Amino acid sequence: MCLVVGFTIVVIVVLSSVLWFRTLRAADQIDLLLNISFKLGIQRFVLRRPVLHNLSLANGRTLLMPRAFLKYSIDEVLKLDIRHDDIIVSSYMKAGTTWVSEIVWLICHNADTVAAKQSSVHRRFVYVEALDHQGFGCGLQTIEKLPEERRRYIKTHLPFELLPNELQRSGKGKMIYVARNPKDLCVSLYHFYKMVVTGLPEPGTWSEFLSNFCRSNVAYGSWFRHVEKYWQVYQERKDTMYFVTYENLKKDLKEEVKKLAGFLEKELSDEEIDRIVRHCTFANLSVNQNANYSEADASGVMDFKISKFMRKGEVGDWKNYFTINQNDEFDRMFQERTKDWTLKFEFDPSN
Ligand code: PPS
Repeated sequence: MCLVVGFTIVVIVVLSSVLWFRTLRAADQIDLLLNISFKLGIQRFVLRRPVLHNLSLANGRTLLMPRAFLKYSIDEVLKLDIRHDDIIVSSYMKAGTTWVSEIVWLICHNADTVAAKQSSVHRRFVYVEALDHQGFGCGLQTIEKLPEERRRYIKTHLPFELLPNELQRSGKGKMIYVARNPKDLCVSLYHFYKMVVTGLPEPGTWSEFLSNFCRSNVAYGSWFRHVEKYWQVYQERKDTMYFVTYENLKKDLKEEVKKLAGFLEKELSDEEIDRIVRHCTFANLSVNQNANYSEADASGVMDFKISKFMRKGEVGDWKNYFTINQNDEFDRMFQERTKDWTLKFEFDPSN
């Protein structure tokens, strides 16, 4: 008798869980499964090196990404409401997103470096196109749940055409775009591909990776289209959008912090600006656990034995990777693709 009752209860619980699970959105179903796999410590078997797919997205666009990455979240991202006080840091991968996110967060929190050291920047700045439990800090579910009164700090690598529809249309909130010269960015991305063992494909050799980058055969697609479109939008939205380059941050961090504070309409004392600058130098930020995805390393999503997240932090490191031929070819392609651009990049810190 007891056995029958017990069995019936188990069947009812399983059936209602399945029914409840089926009422969830695809994004939340996958997020829940990821969460369970992390809790059970089996994420390494669930998350494997993916391949890239040309994903057809809801607004008729396509984007090259690991299938699992955007398939479940992009429809929700496109629908996301934007608030007037939202702050969005956008960039192609490896342009200095984390650096700028930390600076922006500190500017908006009166240079409270003590608070900044107490929680991961990847939790304070939410990676909107990722799911919460994908292993990169907080994602879509966190953004959606933030109460009205909490200001939202959003990070994204999405091309402009895949930002939330409202953001594309209205320019609500404040957006900061970070750009970095593509040679250093490509080197940084190559190391990132090697160490993100569950989120990106095998990069192959340096030469294969460079060739893929030049053919836009990498996650998030073409670097050229990404930067060009944001630069174009910036020309029309200078009141709500700011454009910063990695190279300028390296050249004069204090000046750039001041300009960012001006854009964000925050009046900070000289002492506060200096505190932000000290906190955000490469020497200090690269040893700050809360700016370096330490949770992703601990959970096996990244492998810091292969490469650190904040690896070298230099302008001109590309010279250690590009052969003379690769460089000549890259320069030819770069000249051709950017001949009409008013945006210029610095490739060499000694210039
Ligand atoms: S990600 O994963 O796409 O969000 O990466 P992202 O944060 O955009 O870029 C990581 C690179 O930025 C460098 N970085 C810095 N350089 C100089 N100074 C400071 N403070 C700093 N903070 C981050 C980081 O080291 C990565 O570049 P590489 O060339 O790989 O070192």
